[in-house]
Amino acid sequence: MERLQFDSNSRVIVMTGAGASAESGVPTFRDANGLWEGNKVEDVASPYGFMEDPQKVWNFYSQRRANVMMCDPNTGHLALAELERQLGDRFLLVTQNVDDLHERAGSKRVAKVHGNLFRNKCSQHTTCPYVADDHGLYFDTVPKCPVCGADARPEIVWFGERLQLSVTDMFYSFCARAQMDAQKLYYVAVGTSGAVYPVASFVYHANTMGAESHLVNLEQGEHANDFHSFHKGKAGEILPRLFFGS
Ligand code: BV8
Repeated sequence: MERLQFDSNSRVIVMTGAGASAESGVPTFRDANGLWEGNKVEDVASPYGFMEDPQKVWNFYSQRRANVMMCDPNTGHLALAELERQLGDRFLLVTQNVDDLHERAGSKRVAKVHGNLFRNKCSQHTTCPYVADDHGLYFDTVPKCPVCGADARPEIVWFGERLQLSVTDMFYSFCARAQMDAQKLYYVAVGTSGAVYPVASFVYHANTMGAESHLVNLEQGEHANDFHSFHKGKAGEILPRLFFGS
């Protein structure tokens, strides 16, 4: 396993998926016993599913909140927080994960492209501004928006919903900056099946911007062919070696 030797001319983007939290005890989506098993995606992770049965959706996300609150960051999360400390603003973490394990590990420069499990927003969010941190578990009631009284929902990007442009722009402008400053760009994806767009297409953009791209994943799916290098294994074991040689 070669170690990535970053220097003062390196700019590094790491993009994480559910596999980055797996060793902490957070189930992934598409592995055996994953979150989508037993749940139809459109029922629990779409605006239509929420309109249809908000309590079913809150049961799904309350179960995930309860699970994540019992989990701790793993060595992969800690390695990413350390890498950010070393690289500063030449580092960006883009995560599809809605858990708070990166933040609890100390990561600050985080673009949460699919939202945040521990925040609520109003279901009428196109007209109502309500958003708030919330660790509540709602197994027998649907929380209401304190501003307008409509149902509150998790502040999560569901299927068929647009990602927040201000968040995805953090990725695009970080890549553009590398080109402007003639720096060497690295794009390292960790623990993702590459099944969900538009984030699965970020590697193509990074490659066109001259990035050296790496995939760290337990299994070598189709997605691995989009990267220059593939590192098979667990994020918690590979990341410390890949970044620090330890
Ligand atoms: C949108 C909710 C448009 C959050 C999620 C083509 C182009 C563009 C869009 C589409 C398209 N085709 C279809 C679409 C629509 C859709 C989509 O991509 N569908 C897929 C299924 C085909 N995309 C959307 O709807 C997106 N929005 O496109 O909007 C638009 C434009 C204008 C106006 C309106 C709309 C919204 C996508 C966001 C969906 N939200 N979930 C939540 O509940 O958490 S997606 C869900 O999948 C999660 O967010 C998750 O992060 C994401 C990706 O999954 P992974 O993280 O990769 O997890 P997975 O289980 O799949 O894989 C884990 C991997 O880790 C495995 O490979 C495993 O081997 C590995 N692993 C396991 N353990 C370890 C490990 N690796 C390392 N170490 C370990 N220890």
